Amino acid sequence: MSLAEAGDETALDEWRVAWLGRRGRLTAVLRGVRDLPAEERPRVGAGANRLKSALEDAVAAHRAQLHASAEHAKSIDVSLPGRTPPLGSLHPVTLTRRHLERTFRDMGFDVVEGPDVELEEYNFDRLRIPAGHPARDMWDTIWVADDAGDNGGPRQLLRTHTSPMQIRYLERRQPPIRVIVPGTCYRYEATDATHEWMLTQIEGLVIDENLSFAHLKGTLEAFVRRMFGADIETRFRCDYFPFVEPGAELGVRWQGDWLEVLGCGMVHPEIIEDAGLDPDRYTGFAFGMGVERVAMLRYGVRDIRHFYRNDVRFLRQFEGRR
Ligand code: FA5
Repeated sequence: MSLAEAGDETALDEWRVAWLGRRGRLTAVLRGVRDLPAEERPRVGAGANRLKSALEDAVAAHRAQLHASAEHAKSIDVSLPGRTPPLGSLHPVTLTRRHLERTFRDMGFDVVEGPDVELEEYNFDRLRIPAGHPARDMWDTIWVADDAGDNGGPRQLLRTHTSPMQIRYLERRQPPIRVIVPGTCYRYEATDATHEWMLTQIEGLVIDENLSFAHLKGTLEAFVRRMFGADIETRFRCDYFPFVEPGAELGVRWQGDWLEVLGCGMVHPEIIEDAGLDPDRYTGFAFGMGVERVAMLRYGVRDIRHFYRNDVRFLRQFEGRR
């Protein structure tokens, strides 16, 4: 066994005795010095003594090292519970979106999703907003640069709202329809305390026989009360969207002011007709809600820009929330 292999005090002592003890190998050399011819004694004696003190130093150093690692082992309490690694948490907009989805599901709505990159045709034309229509100014658009569009093919964009899914859903389903479509939308827009260039909307579409504006109002008021409690103050005001008639916006009382939460209206008869349905028989309503706006109300966030700034001091406040 070499000195370096001595893993504890006992092994170290064995090594020391084997080399430096009374019957040790180096001690034997030192004893043999007196039997050497006189002229060799000084050289061998001095060398053996230097070796002895070098080995004694090495034993002491090794002993110190064994002590140090024993102390270290004592300082680790293996019975302590481990540290929980940080788990992160859901984003406040995700929490709000999920809560909205649950609330609408409880009211009998299906939930579907649509594409973020959309055709101009669905985002605008088939919603009765043809190129050159002044209403296109309501949605400053981020266009997707692609060869197809430049060569006269269909132009693509980042959807400015979730309303194109009204058309896509009507292509596939027959009434009765009761569906919501949550999703991200994008607008080429300057930001301020209530406007972001990237936002989440929840589209709602309900089509059936004999539906009137009273159904729209009743559904949205019931929803708002479920979401914010019975005391919430709301107001409907006339608004214009080319794909509904009549159109309205729903505002909610917020910090002494009104915050617009959604646009809505009765689905335009031409859209019902384009879907191959008889507009005299089928009517319906649609709405598009801003999820960040709802999250602002829910958590008392005064500036929408906090949501996507990714400052963990802001985001940590939502740990453990539902
Ligand atoms: C629309 O986008 C329509 N598609 C809504 C609609 C659907 C009307 C169905 C009728 C029928 P508007 O641009 O107003 O409308 O946006 C709807 C909601 O999204 C607003 O009420 C607001 O809550 C939210 N919103 C709109 N722009 C922003 C923005 N820049 N930042 C954050 N939220 C926004």
